[in-house]
Amino acid sequence: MSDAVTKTLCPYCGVGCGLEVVAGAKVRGDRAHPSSLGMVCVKGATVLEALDKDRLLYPLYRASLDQPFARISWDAALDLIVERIRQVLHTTGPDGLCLYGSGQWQTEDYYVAQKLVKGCLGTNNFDTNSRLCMSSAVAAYTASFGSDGPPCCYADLEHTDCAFLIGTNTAECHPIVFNRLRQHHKKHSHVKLVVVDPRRTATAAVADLHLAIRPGSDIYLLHGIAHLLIAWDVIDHRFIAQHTTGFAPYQQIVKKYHPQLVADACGIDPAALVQAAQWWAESQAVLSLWSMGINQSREGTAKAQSLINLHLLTGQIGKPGAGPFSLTGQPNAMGGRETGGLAHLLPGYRWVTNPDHRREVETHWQLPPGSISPQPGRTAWQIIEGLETGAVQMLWIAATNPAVSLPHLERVKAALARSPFTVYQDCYFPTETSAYAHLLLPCAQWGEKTGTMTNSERRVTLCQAFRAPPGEAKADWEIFAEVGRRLGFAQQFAFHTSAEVFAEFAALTQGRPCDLSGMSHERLARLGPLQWPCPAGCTDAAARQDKRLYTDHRFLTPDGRAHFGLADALGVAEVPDDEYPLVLTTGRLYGHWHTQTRTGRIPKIQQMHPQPFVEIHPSDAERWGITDGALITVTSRRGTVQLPAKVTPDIAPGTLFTPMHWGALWHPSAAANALTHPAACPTSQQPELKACAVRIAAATPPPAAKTPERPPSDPAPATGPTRESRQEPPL
Ligand SMILES: Nc1nc2c(c(=O)[nH]1)N[C@H]1C(S)=C(S)[C@@H](COP(=O)(O)OP(=O)(O)OC[C@H]3O[C@@H](n4cnc5c(=O)[nH]c(N)nc54)[C@H](O)[C@@H]3O)O[C@H]1N2
Ligand SMILES: Nc1nc2c(c(=O)[nH]1)N[C@H]1C(S)=C(S)[C@@H](COP(=O)(O)OP(=O)(O)OC[C@H]3O[C@@H](n4cnc5c(=O)[nH]c(N)nc54)[C@H](O)[C@@H]3O)O[C@H]1N2
Ligand code: SF4
Ligand SMILES: [Mo]
Repeated sequence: MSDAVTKTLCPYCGVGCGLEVVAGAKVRGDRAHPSSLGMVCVKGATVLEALDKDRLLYPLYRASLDQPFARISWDAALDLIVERIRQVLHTTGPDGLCLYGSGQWQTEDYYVAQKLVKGCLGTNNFDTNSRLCMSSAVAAYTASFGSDGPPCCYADLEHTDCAFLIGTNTAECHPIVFNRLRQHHKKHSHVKLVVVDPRRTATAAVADLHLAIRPGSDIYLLHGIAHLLIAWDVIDHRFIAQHTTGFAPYQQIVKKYHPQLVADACGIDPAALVQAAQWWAESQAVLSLWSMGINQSREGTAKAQSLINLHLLTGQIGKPGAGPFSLTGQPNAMGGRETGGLAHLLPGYRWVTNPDHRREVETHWQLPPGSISPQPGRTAWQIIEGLETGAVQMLWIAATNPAVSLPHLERVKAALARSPFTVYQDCYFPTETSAYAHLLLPCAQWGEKTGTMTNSERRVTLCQAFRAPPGEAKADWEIFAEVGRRLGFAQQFAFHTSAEVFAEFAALTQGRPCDLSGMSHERLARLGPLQWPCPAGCTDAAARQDKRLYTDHRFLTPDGRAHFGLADALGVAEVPDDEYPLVLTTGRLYGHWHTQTRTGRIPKIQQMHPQPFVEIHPSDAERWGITDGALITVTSRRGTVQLPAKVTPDIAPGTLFTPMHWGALWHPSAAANALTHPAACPTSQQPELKACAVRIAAATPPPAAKTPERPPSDPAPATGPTRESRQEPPL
């Protein structure tokens, strides 16, 4: 272990705070990092504590899920993969193969995986958990501006005079972005903070205006604001005429959204709607922030476009303090987009359906024309459907825990159990998904491999390794490259270091919207984190500047104009009825990260959030005879959970909220996704994880409470979870 200070990035959320690791043993905020200026939240501050707990150290294999795992060598593991790939190519063809990856990979991992699957194996069946997270934002930016890419930068947080936060609990989920905004808000009394969320979250609690709308009613609200701005004639006629298309039909649509209709649909006071519209109209620079309350919806793309519409209507884009800013969830969700980490994308913001794009990538990869399939591959949910029909013959999962995070878990688990061959690459053991794997591959995680990640403001940070991977763990990109070489693609995977991988990727972005061809590991180490666009040949001074997109108001559509989105409001897919009268929404808590693979193993965070719960409004609690702390059963058409009730006026009447963090390893009956459904946005295919219809009842008291046990912490497991432990979590 070196005594030196290693500069890196926090591996949790998309804020992308710079960290300094001292002597491999202490972590502190990096004051020189332009995104976070030395700040960190509790997750960043405690990240080192999970690195040595319950790690998967060696490849483990079993021929079928009812057998115990046995340790095998890397050589044998890679042979098994190569053999199986050849067999599937021979019998089913390339589309029998699927890779399901993650926004928690480094860019280098993503890029090598892309090259292997979409280039060498010839299938686009490569999706990631970003499908559950960012795909609506990608689709909305692309439809409105002609390209993906959040146009804003964090400096805008200090330049805005109206921050419009919708479907984002920024205080808990993007804490350092929120700190920056909140400091600016506190310092300047004219700055307004508007929060749109069915819950009175920590974010809403400090807002000047909180619109506690019904889940799924966002488009009513956004069109309602547009209606008023047009009626008051406070729109930017010049911007609309010179830089947009679609205004006339948009105006027709929003005409219907009278304040009373909107207030009724959203369950808010019409005066609050008028206030929000007034602040939007009066402000010099309006910055909107959004995340999962918008994206995770069956009309996610339309919701995000309806928000972007308000910026087009008022010319609030391409200037300091203004613009529609999608906050990315995972630390490298952005890098995933840059490298083409969804089933319809290719590296450099390219599309598999575009023949020129395929050709450019094939040439770069030195592959023959026609190597990349023109068909978009299976999305996350379509992979599950493919397992159900038998179309998917080999599933390779890495850096995600789908046995907790996908909707309709009972169906997901049944499908995973049918998979003829599942390879699972993770750092920890067990996770809920390891119960469904035939082959487990131990991975190096943050701090154990050097690579890059891009945060929400398009800033790329070099994350340097400061410790060796434990046991026989390897970086994901090394595993993909070795499989590629063994399949006969020696030339394509002749990488020795991740810096070489990055260099090849960066060159492929030249001239693209996400041009980072002016970056290299060496330059990032020398200059520190850099935003794109950063074209080859740019000077150090230019590379270091804060950058916004669309400052010239020229968009990336063929006509150079931004397009108004033209969707009417639909509401949620599963409308409450007599049988299932309430809407359940799901989300996150400040301390925990997703399925707890890291944060569940950190005592301070466990103490902060000791158990799951379901929030219920006092009026609903009274109606169903539920007292605070009582155990209740929550049932949807797909499953049931039992949780302690948290009776609180912070949730809108008719709505319930439960966190997503407790899968089967951490609680016997709390998985939010036991209840959710897979109905998705038709454009982005992002599932509506934020709303399903449920009913509730007081549960019979539980048996005498047992002390919850943590998952087994044997650092070198000889056997994995058995079939029994798959059905009955070790609690
Ligand atoms: N602490 C913590 N931080 C994280 C993560 C974590 O696991 N823990 N994960 C990261 C990731 S990957 C992501 S994607 C982000 C997510 O960040 P956020 O999107 O901020 O988090 P969520 O809690 O999923 O959802 C945000 C809010 O949406 C509200 N909401 C639900 N339905 C609707 C609706 O119909 N309309 C509106 N307007 N709001 C609605 C919920 O009440 C919730 O407060 O967080 C990132 N940061
Ligand atoms: N109900 C409901 N469901 C949701 C959501 C919701 O709001 N509500 N949110 C959705 C969203 S936005 C997201 S992003 C997903 C997140 O869901 P998941 O991706 O399933 O959650 P994580 O717990 O972050 O799983 C990441 C895994 O990757 C491993 N890992 C970390 N780094 C590496 C690495 O470098 N290599 C490898 N091989 N493994 C690594 C970790 O050990 C961990 O097991 O959940 C989605 N599901
Ligand atoms: S705000 Fe996000 S990136 Fe920053 S320390 Fe917290 S979890 Fe890490
Ligand atoms: Mo996410």
